[in-house]
Amino acid sequence: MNALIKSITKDVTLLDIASKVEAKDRISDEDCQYLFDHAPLGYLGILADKIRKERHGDKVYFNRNFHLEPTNVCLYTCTFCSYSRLIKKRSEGWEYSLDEMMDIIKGYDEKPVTEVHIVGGVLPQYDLAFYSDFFKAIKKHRPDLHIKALTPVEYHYIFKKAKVSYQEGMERMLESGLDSMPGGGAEIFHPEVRDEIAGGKCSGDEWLEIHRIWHKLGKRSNATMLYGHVEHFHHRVDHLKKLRDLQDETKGFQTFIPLKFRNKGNQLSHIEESTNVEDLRNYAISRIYLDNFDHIKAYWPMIGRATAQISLQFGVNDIDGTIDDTTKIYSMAGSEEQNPSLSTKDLVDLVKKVGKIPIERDTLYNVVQDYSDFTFPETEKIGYISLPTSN
Ligand code: V47
Ligand code: SF4
Repeated sequence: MNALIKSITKDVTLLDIASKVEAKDRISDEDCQYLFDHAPLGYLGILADKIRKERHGDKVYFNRNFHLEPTNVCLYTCTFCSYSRLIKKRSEGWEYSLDEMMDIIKGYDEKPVTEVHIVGGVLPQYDLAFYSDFFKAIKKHRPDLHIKALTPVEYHYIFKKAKVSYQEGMERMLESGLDSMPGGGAEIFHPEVRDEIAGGKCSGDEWLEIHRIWHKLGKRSNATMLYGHVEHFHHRVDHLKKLRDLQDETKGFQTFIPLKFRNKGNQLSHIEESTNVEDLRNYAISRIYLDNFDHIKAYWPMIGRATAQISLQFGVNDIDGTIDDTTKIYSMAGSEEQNPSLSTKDLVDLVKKVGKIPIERDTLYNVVQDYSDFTFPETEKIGYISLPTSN
């Protein structure tokens, strides 16, 4: 590796960081900052790809999931959000009742999905009792469906409203059937940025505290970082450091998901989106710095299929799920994926075309199916297939 790296750079600090990675030593926060400031894409790709390969070989994970967004009306006014509608414009949005949401869940009865990802706006009627009843109803109807739901943004709000501590609240959610927490609502933890783009919702420390409590209950969650808007590189380093520190303490995070800011239809539309090169640099640096995270995910509805494929050479080993056109967060923010839905065959082909091995996983990374030698039946034209049997 060193010869290749030396052919790319003569920068002694970059060579020193590369030696640390080669020796599997942890890089420092200053190293991380230096990478953001100075490292060329080719250099980062070599290091991040080496780490990915050592950990996962050529396996790339995905799952079969769908999203359920209870409402897009929201009390908060995050400036990057294209999706939410203010309460005074609630007639432009949707607000599902418990029965309507159960009908959506039941719509998947014949489909071999393993996970429902539930996230949306924050409104008073979606309170602790509501979500508790909803999770219980899902589990009663379909006990095997993994509930990955809500973020500290919602939990902070509903626990405060119910006057319960974070600890008590998360215990109530666990009893109600919550299986894991998605990584949303993290944005950028640093108050200089958070107060500007996501003022009023839970702070970075509160986000971390709710994940800490959840991990200490023995459960798992994901983490995200919304980048490419008003933040500077040092805010990204601060964000990654806080995640790495918490992971050292709890080991409860499964996956880190960098989320590229998309600029259509929100209050930050004047900000130019990050380049694809910057997106790939960001994946690679995340892979190199977060040495205690098993997985780095490229969320294809946001980044697009082509960049998701390229990201598999820059530290990424997971591309999320089939989605089934059930999230509006990114299409409303201008992603090239206007109707995010991929059949299992589409996802498998996408991974195979770049020489990798598609592995269907469940939410907790148990292997559901290795698709290396799998041949899809002719009937698989669109949508989902019935659970495959190996041939
Ligand atoms: O917290 C909102 C982001 C997140 C925009 O855990 C935007 O497996 C870009 O967290 N441009 C929600 N991003 C989605 C999320 C997620 C997605 C996929 C998988 C997982 C997981 C989690 O979407 C929000 C916010 O950071 N977001 N608006 C926008 N204009
Ligand atoms: Fe509401 Fe979430 Fe949008 Fe912020 S990002 S306005 S909390 S829906």
